[in-house]
Amino acid sequence: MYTQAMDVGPKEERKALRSAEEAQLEQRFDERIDAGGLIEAKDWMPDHYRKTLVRQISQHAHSEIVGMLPEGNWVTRAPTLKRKTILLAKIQDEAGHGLYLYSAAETLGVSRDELLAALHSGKAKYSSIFNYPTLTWADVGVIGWLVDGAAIMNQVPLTRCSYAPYARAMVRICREESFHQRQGFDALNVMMREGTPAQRDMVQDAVNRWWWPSLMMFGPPDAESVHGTQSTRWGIKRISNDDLRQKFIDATAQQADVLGVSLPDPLLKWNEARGHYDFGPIDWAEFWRVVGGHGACNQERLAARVKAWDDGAWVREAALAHARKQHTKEQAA
Ligand code: BYC
Repeated sequence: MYTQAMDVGPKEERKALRSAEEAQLEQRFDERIDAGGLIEAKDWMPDHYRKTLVRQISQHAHSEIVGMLPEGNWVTRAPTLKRKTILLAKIQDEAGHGLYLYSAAETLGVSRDELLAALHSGKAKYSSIFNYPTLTWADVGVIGWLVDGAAIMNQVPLTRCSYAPYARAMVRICREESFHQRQGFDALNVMMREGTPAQRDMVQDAVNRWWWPSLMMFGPPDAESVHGTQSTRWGIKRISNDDLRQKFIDATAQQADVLGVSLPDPLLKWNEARGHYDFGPIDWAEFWRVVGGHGACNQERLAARVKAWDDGAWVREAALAHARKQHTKEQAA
């Protein structure tokens, strides 16, 4: 605590004492991180660490709930009751992931209303991937296989994030994501093995459209990652953007062979010396265009979220009125 030093001496002296104390706290914080320790909500943390976490966790939460929209587009048109049930369950899981993540962000002292206001005003980011349209049923399978596959690759290391409430939320999320990835692969496998030539073409077309955007999910190249170095230093990020992207490509190239689809990259080739697949250049101009709000569906996605928020106003009001009534009753009892 800042103790009596806060009450005495001129302003400069108090400031100096406070920064000396903060430097000490920061040193202890760094030592704890270096020793692989976890930070809990009530622990002291540097302001920048807190802000970085609020930014990343809230963007992650927004991605989960905006991510419900492209798939929601296919609920009424799923080809069988079994696929419809699976899709509904998956979309419901994404809502749950959003809720765990908003709760984790709230432990850092921000309110859910503030976070959602930032999403609705277009100030907060969400994953670039959800600004692409879902044109056919095969897109739903490809989202499971590639998009959830990329999400798992990125999110498993987050279960070891230094901020414990985020790490705990990620454990549960990753378990569910692995089902999501497998249902997508299974849906595509059925189409490739038992489908008509037109259905197989539909799968290949969806893979062609989603491959490059999936690689962009890992974020810009390490050399351009603004937050990468500091977040790694703090144990928020455990593996860099480029390393995760490479791991994803290595795993997915082999799965594509099993499925019998080709990946739309003529330069994709196993490199024995590196022990990894080489791959072609990513169109980063497209990535920044989409992140900057100019993807095919940015406006539609945001408008859908704002409408859901506005339409739900009466539910929030009713829940608050009910809580107030309960509180008054309890006080009177
Ligand atoms: N899209 O310095 P960098 C899911 C931004 S949910 C948009 O490398 P960082 C799923 C970045 O925010 C998937 N923006 O950043 C859900 C930063 O801008 P700001 C979501 C991106 O944070 C439902 C700037 O670019 N997953 O999969 O060190 C159904 C510079 O980047 C993107 C998560 O959110 C992008 N793809 O690393 C199915 C995981 N990439 O903030 C599936 C948690 C970068 O300075 N997040 N930017 O304005 C992370 O792991 C990290 O935040 C990232 C970026 C690897 C994404």
